[in-house]
Amino acid sequence: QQGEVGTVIRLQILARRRQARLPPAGAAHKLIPARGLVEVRRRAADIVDIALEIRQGDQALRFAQQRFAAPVLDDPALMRNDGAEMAAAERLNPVGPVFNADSAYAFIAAQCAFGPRAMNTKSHDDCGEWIAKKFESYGCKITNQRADLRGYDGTILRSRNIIASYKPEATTRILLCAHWDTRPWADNDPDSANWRKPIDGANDGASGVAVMLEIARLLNQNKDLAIGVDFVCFDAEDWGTPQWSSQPDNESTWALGAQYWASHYDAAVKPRFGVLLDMVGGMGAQFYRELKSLEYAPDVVKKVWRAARQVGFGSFFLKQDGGGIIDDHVPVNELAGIPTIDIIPFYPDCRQSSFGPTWHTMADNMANIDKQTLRAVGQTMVQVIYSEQP
Ligand code: AHN
Ligand code: ZN
Repeated sequence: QQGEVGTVIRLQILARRRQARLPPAGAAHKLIPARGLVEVRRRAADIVDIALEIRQGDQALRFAQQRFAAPVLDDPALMRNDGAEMAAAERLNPVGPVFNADSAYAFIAAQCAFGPRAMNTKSHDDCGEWIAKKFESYGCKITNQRADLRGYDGTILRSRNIIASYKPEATTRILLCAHWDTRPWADNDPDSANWRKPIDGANDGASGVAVMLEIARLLNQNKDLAIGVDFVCFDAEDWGTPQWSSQPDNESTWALGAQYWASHYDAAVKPRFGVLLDMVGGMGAQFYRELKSLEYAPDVVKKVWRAARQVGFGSFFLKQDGGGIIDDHVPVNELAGIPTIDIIPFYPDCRQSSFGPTWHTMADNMANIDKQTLRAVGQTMVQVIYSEQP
């Protein structure tokens, strides 16, 4: 996964009495046999363009150009196309720029380098400034929404929602959102000595913001996207009632920044739909259809899950239902009226948490971030955004 070059891809060519030319990314054109296996070296961590020309004598019978994501290339079943199927492989149809998972990874590392972004800390405030500046450097218009919010324990949380708008003038818009604060307590850690220590929040917090930043970076590279995107970084998501508290958990103690944003929402142009990115960089993550999302925005779930298949990351987005989660998307749906789904991992067999082994533990750090998860979610969101017609 980390290596630059060297992965061998086998393409099975089934066409009879035909010649095909195959130029893999960066490599010289290579004449491949009419039938049989062909091996191509590719950059290990990229989506590549493959052009396949099927010829009979001098006549070009068919020409197909496709972009394949890494998991597809590694899956012989999916690559076993003959020429005709290749041309018609509608299920693999990536559009838009290539999501750079290394870049997203670096955006997580940069946030973690500030230290835990727990409410009312300098690390938090400094990182918020960095996030806003970063979106601004990618040409987004920044709006800060500051509020003093009351935590479950009465603590006043100095909160800052950061709203970054790409093409603020566009009247067709999509909402992407994630929380940027981190859990002040590792209250789900296997070691009770850690239960009051703050977590790094590489996955829970930083990953969603990082995917959004990478998308903003790509949008700024060529401004040809016909629609606008509102990136909203919610604050004060993760001050929810800790497990060690004598108070019972109460769902209204979570997602305080999103509750505030949604209850004060009065934008002239409402996004068509929204996608919340929560913990989208964890090792072994798989995304099941979340129940609140299915309740409020079933068409958006279908759209996103279909997009995942179109970019070859269907193995990360299962056609199975997970649990129902109280998260930032709930107030966005209920109070702002924007149909919004939650992309959040589900680990049905994990003992530590159904959100995965590192959830609200000290192990939610860089060591447990997987670029392939970032890539799967990031490329899927590129697909969603670039498929939307104005
Ligand atoms: C509850 O545990 C009620 N919601 C999970 C929302 C969350 C916390 N996402 C990340 N951290
Ligand atoms: Zn959390």
